Amino acid sequence: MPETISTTPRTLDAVIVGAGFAGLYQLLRLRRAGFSAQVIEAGDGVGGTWYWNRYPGARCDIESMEYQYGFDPELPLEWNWSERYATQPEILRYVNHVADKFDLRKDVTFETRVTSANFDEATNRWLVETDKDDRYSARFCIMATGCLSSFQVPKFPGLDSFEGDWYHTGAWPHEGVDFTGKTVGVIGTGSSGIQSIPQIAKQAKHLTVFQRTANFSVPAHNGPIDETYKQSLLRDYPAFRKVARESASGIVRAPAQLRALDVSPEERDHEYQMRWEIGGFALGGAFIDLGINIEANETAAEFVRNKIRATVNDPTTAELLCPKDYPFATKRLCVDTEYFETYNRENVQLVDVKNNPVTSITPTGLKLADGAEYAFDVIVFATGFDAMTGALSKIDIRGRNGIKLTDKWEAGPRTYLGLQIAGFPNLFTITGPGSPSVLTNMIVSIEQHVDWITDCLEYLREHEVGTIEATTEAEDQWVEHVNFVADQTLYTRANSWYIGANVPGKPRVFMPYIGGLNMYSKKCEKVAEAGYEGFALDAKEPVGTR
Ligand code: N01
Repeated sequence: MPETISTTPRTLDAVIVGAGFAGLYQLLRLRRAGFSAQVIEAGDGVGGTWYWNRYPGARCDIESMEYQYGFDPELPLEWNWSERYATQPEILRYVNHVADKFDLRKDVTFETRVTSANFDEATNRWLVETDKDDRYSARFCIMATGCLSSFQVPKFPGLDSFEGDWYHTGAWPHEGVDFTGKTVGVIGTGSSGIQSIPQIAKQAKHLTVFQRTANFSVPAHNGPIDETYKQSLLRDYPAFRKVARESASGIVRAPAQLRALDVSPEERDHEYQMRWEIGGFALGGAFIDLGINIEANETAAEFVRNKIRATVNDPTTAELLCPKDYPFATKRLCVDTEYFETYNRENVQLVDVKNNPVTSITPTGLKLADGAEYAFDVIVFATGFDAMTGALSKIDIRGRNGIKLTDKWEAGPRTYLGLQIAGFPNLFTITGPGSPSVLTNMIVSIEQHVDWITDCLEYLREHEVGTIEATTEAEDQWVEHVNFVADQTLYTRANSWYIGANVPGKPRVFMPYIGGLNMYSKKCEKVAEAGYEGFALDAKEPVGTR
């Protein structure tokens, strides 16, 4: 007789996938609202992106006082950030502190990956299965899988033959890597490369950086947090956070008022210089037309290029490091500490692989298209992520009529508000494609989504509604709007991960919503106030009759 395995699934109100900032806060909110929920997490600890990205130099590009939870008035008072831009270990300690404080780990299953989630129309429940053969039957399935969690190692032939060690920045060994005396190659010059290259260069005997696209990067000017500023926020952190939530980016800053082309070149440069000295993303917000007018944008681009030329001693290297292929800040602006200065070191070499790509990994190193070979003890892939959709595509998600999410999204992700997908009732995506997410302070956007989802689930319970599902009509209109807004900007001109350009074969669709968190949140609120306009709400009984 064939062996049949029929473990009865554990019955829950909700399964939450991922124990990063989103999954943990979602767990807390559901628990407080009286729903039963379990988080499933692949890692052996909490923290999501901050659990995996342990490469040297990893730190947040949003200031510590802003990049923390805002839902609990005590948390900002009891956590004393040590630097303006927190390091990965400090953020990981912080998220562990939050997990301890609210006793969250007891409802997290670690070292377990969700492999499939299937909607059963007969029962209106999600059957969620894992690689440990656990099974859950849940009314709601909430994907807190992160926007940058599916790391990408390019499919270079020969990687298996490499006799040295290789690492990806997004899955760094917990014990760290000692580069002392090693000959190292780094492929990739996005945020992860730009943060790790200066640190690796300090240790390695020799470092070769392979650059396909030069990136705009601004100094962090990291250091201690100004005590007066800190105390002024802590006097009423919830009020500060409210301002963040009502802003376009989830970051509190005075919005620019002027257009770059309406002021004299001297005034413009003065503004840029002032913001360069502040450091971080301040430069990106200098003028209101930088994201929409190419001539205005070019003034900022040239300002940064001149900074690079003034920093890097060798003019050929400096010119190679100057981004010229895309408008300023239309790829995620990098925030660095002595990135460009690193190229003045004797032990660092920059290799342009734009027109002479890496073609294979060899037993001793790598080979370029022109036949040039490089030997390394260690290769570091700082080659990024299958952003926004990658983590969801790895799970076999099937909605009504067995439709697969990957089939539905074959031509690019389609969602209503980045929260729900037509055909996938009771499935939610926290900071999903079609929401502001990666264009904002992620924690502010996460809290906005978690609060909305929790309120929604409470509404369904109160009104005895069995399922909520984005209508195809609302989804189509939202997708059209997301594309329309993106097309008004210069962002679509860059081959960025926002648009899926870094993953060979991925459809070219601008995935996040660029209309601003403030506009977006208002829309979400209005939709809820109107009884979840654009969503189909089905009464609980009778189930299984559709
Ligand atoms: O990844 P990326 P990342 N041959 O995709 C190159 C967040 N983050 O991990 O630009 C050669 O930006 C690729 O080249 P190109 C942040 O939002 C935040 O650095 O595609 N090169 C690019 O240079 C960030 O934007 C922090 O031409 C290849 C690089 O690899 C996002 O994560 C810190 C290649 C990948 O850059 C992703 O950053 C770190 C190939 N075959 C990350 N394939 C914070 O500070 C790819 N590349 C919070």
